[in-house]
Amino acid sequence: MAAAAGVELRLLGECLSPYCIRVKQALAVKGVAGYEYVEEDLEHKSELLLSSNPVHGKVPVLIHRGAPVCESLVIVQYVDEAWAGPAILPSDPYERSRARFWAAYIDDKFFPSWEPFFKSKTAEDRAETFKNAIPAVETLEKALTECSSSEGKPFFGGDSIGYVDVALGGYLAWIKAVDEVAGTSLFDEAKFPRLAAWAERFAAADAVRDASPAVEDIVVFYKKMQAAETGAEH
Ligand SMILES: N[C@@H](CCC(=O)N[C@@H](CS)C(=O)NCC(=O)O)C(=O)O
Repeated sequence: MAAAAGVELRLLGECLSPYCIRVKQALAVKGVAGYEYVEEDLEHKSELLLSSNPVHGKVPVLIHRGAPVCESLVIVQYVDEAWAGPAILPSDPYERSRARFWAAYIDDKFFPSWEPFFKSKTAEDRAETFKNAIPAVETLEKALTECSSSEGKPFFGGDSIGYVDVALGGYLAWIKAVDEVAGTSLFDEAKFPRLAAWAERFAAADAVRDASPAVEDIVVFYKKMQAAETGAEH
């Protein structure tokens, strides 16, 4: 692996990682193109990944002029500050703090409540996980109302895709894939009309469409994960 120095901008990632997806989405929103994308094999991490993120050894890592930036939400903030282009975080300090609060909620509360789907072995496991994830989804439905204001703007970021949108948007293709395989509807239109509409809008938005993987690719991967968990042949 070549040394990072000398390459203006490089993203170390894994194509289906929700954290890498959100960074790609942020780069796309910001209009940052022409970076070098390096797909990591997480079973055999490169020296560049281990030396760039020695604390966690995880993707994504953004390497800008040889300097590594780690942790997806930190990277999104860095991208917003380092490049001109549409703002990802709000300019008002209080609104910015609310956006950071909700992004942290998505990673610290919402995702852990739904993540057990990946390791679920039975229909009962999945039903239990689904039930446990619903309170966090209810909270997100209310957060969308708060962030996008009572005027019902289309995104958490208001009229355009912002910080909370990419925080949740990185998980969206995964949510759709799990829904497809498990027969669930996490952002159910009847129960969570605003989140359901947000999910459709976000997935269709020109700015991020090419930065998100195909749901079908995740379906294939998720089915393999499930088969490995249950010991089934695949
Ligand atoms: N909090 C981190 C999470 C990143 C993360 O969990 N990355 C996974 C891929 S989805 C990874 O690199 N796993 C490798 C490992 O745990 O060794 C972030 O937001 O960047």
